[in-house]
Amino acid sequence: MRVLILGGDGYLGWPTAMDLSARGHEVTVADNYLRRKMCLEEDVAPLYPTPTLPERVKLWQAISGHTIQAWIGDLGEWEFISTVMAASQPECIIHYAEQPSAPYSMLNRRTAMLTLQNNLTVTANVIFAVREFCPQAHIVKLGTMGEYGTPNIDIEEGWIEIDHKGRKERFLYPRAAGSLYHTTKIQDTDLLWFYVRTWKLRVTDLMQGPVYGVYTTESRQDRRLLPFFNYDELFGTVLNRFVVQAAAGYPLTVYGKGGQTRGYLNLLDTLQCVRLALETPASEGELRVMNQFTQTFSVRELAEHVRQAGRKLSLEVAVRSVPNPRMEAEEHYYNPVHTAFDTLGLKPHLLTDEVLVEMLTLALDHKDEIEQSRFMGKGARW
Ligand code: USQ
Repeated sequence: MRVLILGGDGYLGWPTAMDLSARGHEVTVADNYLRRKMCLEEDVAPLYPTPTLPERVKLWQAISGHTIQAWIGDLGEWEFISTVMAASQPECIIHYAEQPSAPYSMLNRRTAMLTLQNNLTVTANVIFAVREFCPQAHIVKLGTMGEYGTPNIDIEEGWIEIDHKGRKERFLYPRAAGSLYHTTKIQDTDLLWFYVRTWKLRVTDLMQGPVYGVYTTESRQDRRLLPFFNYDELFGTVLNRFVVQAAAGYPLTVYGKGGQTRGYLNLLDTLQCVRLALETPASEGELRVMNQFTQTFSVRELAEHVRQAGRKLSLEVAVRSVPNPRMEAEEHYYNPVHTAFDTLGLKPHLLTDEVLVEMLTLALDHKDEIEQSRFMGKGARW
């Protein structure tokens, strides 16, 4: 299949590009290095440096013999996205090209506006470009489980049927985001749903939970192919942060009571889910919503897993509750449905000591480069 990956330089974008390329798909990637620029501006470098996109593409070709086309530019600019779309004629578009951090979106007015403008403009441009250049293409859009928030009832898979005064209707499941970033994902869904109804687009909206992990089959062949690995307060997701904190001998930063529960998944399963979505496209005029995670954990449980895995490497891992910088429920009901990917044949990679030990080993290899000041103190609170 001809696949266009938007945000192909990112934590998920680059591993997805290699995964699909290794399976014989014709892959094009586009990225404007937004993540790299934000990290530079906020002085939150990842655990190790990563080569530029053209360098990675060259390296991947030398190792695998597969070619990936790379475009560097801003997908928020119509001229750029229309050129890429016209040249690559994708059958499937995987849309990761967003500012992905909740804390970054809440840092100040500038970062809030960047998040709003980037995320909504790129999504709208994707819709218009698909309509103009490849109306039959399947859009696989990365959304987030955070669109649902933490309601006191079970979370369904995208849709809910409401029985009201004797009549029934199917609606998007109610959404209640906990940050501006998550709000932009809700707005994306609304935009997509509007144009699915209006222009009969084919869309899969992936409600993904926080991702952990670093190695994939392809990056095991050469560490220079590894994705970014942020451990800072802005761009690091919780389990990746805990692993690096454990390696640095820094007490794990459990926010507040630590009862915050989310649906997590291994990076390997992000790749698997995206592949499954791509191989069984949504129909014309369908907004297919799939909840993308494999296991739920509270933050306290994650900390305990890391402490336990640390023992295998003789690490004494301390856990500390720090005042929660976020406005969120610290103890709550959480029971989201996630059967759509099981039906498509997902084989989950569950969180084990072995997975954590491998991540801890990588972090220990970079122990001297870990900047402890990056764990907290960027001032993102709300
Ligand atoms: N947390 C801690 N300690 C930390 C960091 C985080 O207790 O040091 C807590 C947070 O307060 C939160 C939970 O861990 O309750 C998850 O935080 P996170 O930073 O791993 O995830 P989040 O901000 O929700 O965002 C991440 C990704 C985002 C994705 C989202 C999926 O950055 O792109 O959309 O996970 S979800 O959480 O399901 O909305």
